[in-house]
Amino acid sequence: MTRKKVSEVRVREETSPLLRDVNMTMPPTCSGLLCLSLLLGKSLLVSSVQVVTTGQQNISLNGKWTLENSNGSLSLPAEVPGCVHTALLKQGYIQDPYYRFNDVAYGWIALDNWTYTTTFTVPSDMRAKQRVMLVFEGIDTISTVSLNGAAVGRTDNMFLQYDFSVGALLTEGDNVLTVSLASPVRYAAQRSEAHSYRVPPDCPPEVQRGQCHVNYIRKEQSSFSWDWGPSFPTAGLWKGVRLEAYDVLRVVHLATVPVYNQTSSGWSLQVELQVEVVAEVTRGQLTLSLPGLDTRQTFPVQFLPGRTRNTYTLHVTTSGAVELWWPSGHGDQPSYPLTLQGVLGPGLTFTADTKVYFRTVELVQEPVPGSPGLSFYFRVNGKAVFMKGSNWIPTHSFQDLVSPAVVRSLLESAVAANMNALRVWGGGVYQQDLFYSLCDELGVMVWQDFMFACALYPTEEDFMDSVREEVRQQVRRLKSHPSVVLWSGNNENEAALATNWFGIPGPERPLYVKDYVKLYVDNIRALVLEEDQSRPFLASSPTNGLASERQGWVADDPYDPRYGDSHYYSYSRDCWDWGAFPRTRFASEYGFQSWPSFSALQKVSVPEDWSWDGPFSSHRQHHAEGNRQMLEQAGLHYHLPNATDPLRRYRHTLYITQVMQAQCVKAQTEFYRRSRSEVVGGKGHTMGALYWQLNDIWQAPSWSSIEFGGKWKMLHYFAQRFFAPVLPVGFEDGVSMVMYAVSDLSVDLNLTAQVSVLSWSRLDPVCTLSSPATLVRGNSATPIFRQPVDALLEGCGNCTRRSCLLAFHLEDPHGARWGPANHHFLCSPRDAEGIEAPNITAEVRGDGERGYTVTLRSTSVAPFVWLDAGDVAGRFGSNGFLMASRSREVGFVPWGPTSAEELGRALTVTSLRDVY
Ligand code: BMA
Repeated sequence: MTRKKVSEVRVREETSPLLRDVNMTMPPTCSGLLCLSLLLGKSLLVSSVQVVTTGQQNISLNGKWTLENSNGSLSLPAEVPGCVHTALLKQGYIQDPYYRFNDVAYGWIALDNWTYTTTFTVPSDMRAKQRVMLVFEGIDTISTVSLNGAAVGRTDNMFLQYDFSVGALLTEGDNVLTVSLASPVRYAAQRSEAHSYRVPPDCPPEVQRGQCHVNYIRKEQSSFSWDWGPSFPTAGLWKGVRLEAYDVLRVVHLATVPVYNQTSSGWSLQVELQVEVVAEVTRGQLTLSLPGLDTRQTFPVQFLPGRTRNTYTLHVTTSGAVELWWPSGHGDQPSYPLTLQGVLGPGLTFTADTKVYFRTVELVQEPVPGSPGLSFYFRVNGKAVFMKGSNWIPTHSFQDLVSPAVVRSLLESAVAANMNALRVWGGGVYQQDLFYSLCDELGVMVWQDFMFACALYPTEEDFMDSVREEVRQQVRRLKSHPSVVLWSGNNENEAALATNWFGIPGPERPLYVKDYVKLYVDNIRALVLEEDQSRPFLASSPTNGLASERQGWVADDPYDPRYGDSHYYSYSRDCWDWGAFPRTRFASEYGFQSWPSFSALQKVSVPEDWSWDGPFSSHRQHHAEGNRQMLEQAGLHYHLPNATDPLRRYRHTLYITQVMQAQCVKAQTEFYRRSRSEVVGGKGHTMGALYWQLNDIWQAPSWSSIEFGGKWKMLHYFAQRFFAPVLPVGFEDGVSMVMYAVSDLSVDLNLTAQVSVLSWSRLDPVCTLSSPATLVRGNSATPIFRQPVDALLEGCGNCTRRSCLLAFHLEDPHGARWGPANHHFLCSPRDAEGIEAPNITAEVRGDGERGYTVTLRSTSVAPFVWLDAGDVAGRFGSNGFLMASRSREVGFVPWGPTSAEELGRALTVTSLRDVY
């Protein structure tokens, strides 16, 4: 038997001097932004007599449960929150599911049904409450819940919180709670079979080694496999479980949304309070106060029995003093404490403390001078903001293993790479509260997809009911966060219909378009507009936005660069050729794959796996032809690794894929950033670059810039530079070498391009030149340098395209540098003449306190110098750089305890010349 801990709350005595404080039950119910504490009624001791019982008591049912499979052959302890896979792992029934080929070996787990059981007792005073609710914060996914043998309810959506009223079922002594979970894979198959017409895609491509029909189940879509992830269709109680008992009411949810009135230049705050009421509250009072803004207001409240939502508008008295929340790089993220105090009857009060942030956001789609289309950009607090960032996928197949530290490390890494935005992609999960709170604090704008991706979806009534509840709950949970700047209906489903990914015969198309509009427009959009008008809604990504709407929500070509956002991938075209990239209004996805580090792979493989052509390499690659494509793209510009030692060659191949990826995404991102101020042939005015993808779900090749475990790939170090607020961009336009100064700053700058012509064969510049000073307006991309390449090289003397390259940076008239240094290859490094083995040596100094310094010494110019600290977690100050000096110091900040010796032992340094 498991006895659950009853947590405590202090209850205030208010009316009689005979009453004194007693301990009562009530855990802190802090979730993200909101920290609610209810002080409702009390159990009072008058002399020795127990009187009155109003007030809320909670019991957590988290902790050890038991878990059993359908035929009873497996019975084990299981942690809640958790899932079947992690329970089996913890109890030693299975090995690390990420190890080698285990994803396939453990396919049986998702084909079985599993039952979670717990036994608990409930104090009599709690049972005596008017209402006892059994609250599941999240059940994954298809389940039947029973208490003491009686059915309590069913669940079919992992994105929902479920509340069941169970007061009548609780008994004295042991209560037995069971949650019986059906195989998600079998359930999906049954639903598809029962459906009157096909809803494609049926199954993922063979190469993903996944499961079919995930679109029929409201669960993380990538859990049945994806092109970067394994198939682990989880089942479990993935979030907390508790009992809540009360007599009068409980607060179900609280949200705050700031509203700016343009006409009066005044701020108000909409405070939304949802309560579940047992006994009517007729003459209550609610006081809202924002002490930081000298604002306080009291409202009369009346709550009728049942679930009601009540909105109170608090007018900010000192609107002029409001300090705004800004995206990172554009200002600070100040917050204001807000207190709610409810007096709901004699002895019945509640208080809540939360934080509010003030900002406005618009998605601007309006005519662009000189262009046939519409703009597409975000305006925050009236200012156009270029979105720089990436796409977020689930950080683990088993959500219960996602620690706060992992979320924090990834978000901090995003901001450290000068990102100001992330798209929470629609094939994963709505993130935990902590994610959004950290985005608020860090100034990360969140493009929030609803969880639908790369598929068509059924729209029968029970499915729609579940989706509607999902949208309501998620919008209510997240709308207080200033970081969330956009709701978006789905990932690529408009495109899937428009360009007929699934080969739907012409006559059947209207049926699918009707389903599409029903789901994303008539339901999701309608609900979002009802729940939250403070931020924009987009039906899909990519989309033509308003132009898609005009075409009945499915555009002929949702990839039209003159409208909306776009996704663009080409692995075969030369990624150095910027002419290949769409000059889009907003690039919300683009990218290239690479392999993670050897140290990451080592943890899930054995020596026989360490070959490019072996079964392990193809097993982990879930994108058809991915490994071939990477090497073909790399081969366009670099010599491919040719070491005779197989391990050396394997490691060099991992390296070369990262070089290729970093350089390709750099080329594309720099193209987007320099296109922000221009319209060329009706296209341009690009205002967003979110590459695919930020993070990884396991140790495998993918488009990520941060590998599983948190280590930055070369791309992430590149991103830190190519997303810098001020950036010099160099490219060739016909015969000319051109440089732009890109600035996301609000101030105007006067800048020159300082250009050094370097020779591959020596460490000192062949010559240097500088452009005349140019006015670079804030928030613009301004051409600053143009010269025919031939003339430039001739003027420099002994240089050809093959023997030389360009390094450049920006300076103001006082000689101060703005932004990072950049460089431009005048030929592919594979054709370059004079690249020599640089014989780089590294020396590590320092202590844990202030981090470490690595001193590199080189005998020649070395491109793509890569420092890898192996298993020593942390990050370098810079990495993957062009080394054009005899020595260079690079900082290293460890993420855990280490020493100079340990770092020195683990450190490897690779540069391009080392691999062939
Ligand atoms: C995009 C994404 C994902 C996918 C990625 C790489 O379209 O939306 O579905 O992982 O491409 O193929």
